[in-house]
Amino acid sequence: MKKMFAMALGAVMMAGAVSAANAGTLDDVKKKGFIQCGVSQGLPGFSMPDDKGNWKGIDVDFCRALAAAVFADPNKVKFTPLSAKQRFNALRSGEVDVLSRNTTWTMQRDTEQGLNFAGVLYYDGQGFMVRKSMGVTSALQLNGAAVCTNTGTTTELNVADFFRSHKMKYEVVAFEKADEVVKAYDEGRCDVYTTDRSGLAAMRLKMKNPDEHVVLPEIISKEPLGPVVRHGDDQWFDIVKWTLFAMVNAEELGVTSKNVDEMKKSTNPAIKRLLGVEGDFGKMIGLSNDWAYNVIKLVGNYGEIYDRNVGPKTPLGLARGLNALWNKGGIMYAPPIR
Ligand SMILES: N[C@@H](CCC(=O)N[C@@H](CS)C(=O)NCC(=O)O)C(=O)O
Repeated sequence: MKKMFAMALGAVMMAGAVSAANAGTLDDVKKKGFIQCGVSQGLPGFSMPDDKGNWKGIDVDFCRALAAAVFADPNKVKFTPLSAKQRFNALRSGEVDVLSRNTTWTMQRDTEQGLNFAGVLYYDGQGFMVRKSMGVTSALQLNGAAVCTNTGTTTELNVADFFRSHKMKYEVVAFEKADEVVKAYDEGRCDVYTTDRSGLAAMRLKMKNPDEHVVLPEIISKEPLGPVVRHGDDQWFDIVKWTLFAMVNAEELGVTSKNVDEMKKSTNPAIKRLLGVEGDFGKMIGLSNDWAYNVIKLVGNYGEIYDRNVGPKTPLGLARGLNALWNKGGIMYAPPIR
């Protein structure tokens, strides 16, 4: 009898009630004393360990921001490097508390896959890289090409759409690990390397002769990349969402890691709410009212983590473009804290 009940419960939990099994992520995280964050295996500017083993990148900084929000300590986070193929199972199974790994928000992932996207950390689109010596100037000249790509990604789906809709033939050369893909392309096993354009800029740094390659002008998809949680834990979803929104709002309000203490004295009500000087906004998500102050002080606002990791002054050299704030020519926009 007992066994049958346990089996039935197991079946219910498997059938979609990730909810019951995984609510209470904040409590779990507090109990263990750190956040387990799923990241890429080695994508410069996004998530990669430096030569001392410290994880660096905009996706990593977002994990640190969450740790600052929860613990007032950006170091209370551990990183799990995950391939594209592994990432969603790792999140659903509870191996990681959050995924911050150049992951595209799509309908199927947001629904059927049992996940919730907390917002967009980097607006991207898919592009193509070829050797300059190929003499190609447009993706429309790639009929018959061998294309190197990653398995378990939107990339391989988009490339299929693109070639089919232009009635062009292609051959896929796919690997699970990004480093394997780049190696294959670098060794000339394929004519084209395709991934998110930020990924092209990042992985180019790993190539033997980065200058010998060129990114073609076509952007063939929308790749809104952002942090992901599993279905069934609204409080944790809110924390991840509002940590991101706080960072974007801080940039909009001119609050930075450098001036945040000064800004606590601001008479601007939006800044007072952001920094916990007025209102109970931290309490609303189960945190202390200075949660966003800690995020900004200890990690920075959105513009700071962008510039530090992927911006024009970094080896990736990515202009803000779509990722500029909505009132500065981009589409980065966060709902208000009120
Ligand atoms: N944004 C796409 C692609 C993500 C992806 O995994 N891209 C590869 C190529 S840039 C990657 O992240 N590799 C880095 C790694 O696995 O360390 C998706 O969500 O499916």
